[in-house]
This record gives sequence, C-alpha cells and structure tokens, in this order.
Amino acid sequence: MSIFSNANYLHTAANLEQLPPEGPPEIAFAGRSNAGKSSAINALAGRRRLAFFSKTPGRTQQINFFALKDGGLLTDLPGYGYAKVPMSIRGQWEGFLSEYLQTRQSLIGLALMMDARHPLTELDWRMLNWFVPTGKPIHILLTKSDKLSHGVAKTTLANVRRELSRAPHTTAQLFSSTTGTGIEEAEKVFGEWLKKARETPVG
Ligand SMILES: Nc1nc2c(ncn2[C@@H]2O[C@H](COP(=O)(O)OP(=O)(O)O)[C@@H](O)[C@H]2O)c(=O)[nH]1
Ligand SMILES: [Mg+2]
Repeated sequence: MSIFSNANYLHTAANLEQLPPEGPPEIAFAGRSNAGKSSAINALAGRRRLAFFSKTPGRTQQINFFALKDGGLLTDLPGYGYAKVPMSIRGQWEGFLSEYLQTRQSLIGLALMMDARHPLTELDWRMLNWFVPTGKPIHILLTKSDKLSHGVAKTTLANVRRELSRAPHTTAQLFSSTTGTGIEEAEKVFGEWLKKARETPVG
C-alpha cells in the first residue's frame, strides 16, 4: 500500500489565517493548470476519483489539506498559469502562496508537476525560485511521459536535470498516471522525505 492511499480530506485554507496550526510534515503538490497534478495525485493514491479532483481547475485559489495514513499531510495547491483568474485575485493569491511556500515550517518538500512536453516554463521557474531558498527538497514529476517516445522522454529528463543545476536539491523523474510509469519512484522519494521528517521533527 502506498503512503498516499486512503488519504482523507482535512481542511481548506484560502489565506494565512486559515492555515491549520503547524504540525505534521506536509508535502505540497503544485504545477501549472493542466500539468496533470490531479491525475498524478490520484495515481499515487491509487484511486480513480479522489476528493482532490477539482472541478474548476486553477480557479479555486485555496490550499486543500489531506491527511495521509502515516500521519503526514498532502497539500494540494491550485494550478498556476490559469489565464482566467482576474489580476486582483491573482496578486492576493500569489502573496498567500509564496508566503506559505517560504514560511511554512511543517512543509518538508515540494512536489512539482510539469508536462514532459514543455517543462521548466517561466512560471515553473518562479515556483522553484520561491522554494529553493528554503533549502527543502523539490521533486519534479515530468507528467504525461506516455505522450513521448522512449528516446525523447529520456533526452527530456536528461535536459531537465541539466537545467536543474540552477536549482539546488531539486530532482526530477518521468511520470505517467496513464501507464503508471514512475509511480514507485515517486512514492519512494516522498516516502523518504516523510521518514526523514519523522526522525527529525520540526519541534
Ligand atoms: N496521456 C496522458 N494524459 C494525462 C496524464 N495525466 C493527465 N493527463 C490529462 O491531462 C489533462 C489534465 O490533467 P489534470 O490531472 O486534470 O491536470 P491538473 O490541471 O494539473 O490537475 C487531462 O485531460 C488528463 O486526462 C498522463 O499521464 N498521460
Ligand atoms: Mg487539477
């Protein structure tokens, strides 16, 4: 059974005041709208339709908290790069999101979903640049890898890893929620983050 199976919806926060108290280790899941984040979470959780499957992608500017069965938390961040979000709301949201990423002590790492066909966009780099200074690990899932030939997927991964020399403690892998490629590899990475956090609690 995966660390993500039987995750339970816990809480929604739309601003800093609504964040639950610091506590169990959290892994945040983020990515551009349509990057395949919901599908990846569902694939990791081994369920077809988990509560996280948002019906209004990218529009709901809030963080959803889910309890993992080992005591950790998964936080589902709304997709970024969604053109229809009005500027005023976007600014507010970005303030909350960047503050959450930069100051949340319980946050132990960032899982970043990127479409393998166009990874490391400008907005992806913005997320990376917000989070890298925390010193916490980032793991990138290059999603929809089934849409690339084996050779192109391999080259893409190598290129991404090379570019990531600009982003310390950031790793990347291929992933497909359709074929199941990379599920085990991802679980291993996130499982190790949680294990390490349990061994060295924040306090
Ligand atoms: N071929 C393929 N399509 C995928 C995969 N993951 C997601 N998709 C498709 O990409 C679109 C966006 O996926 P979704 O998970 O909703 O993205 P989100 O907006 O990041 O949550 C949907 O049409 C999915 O069916 C994948 O691994 N392979
Ligand atoms: Mg989604």
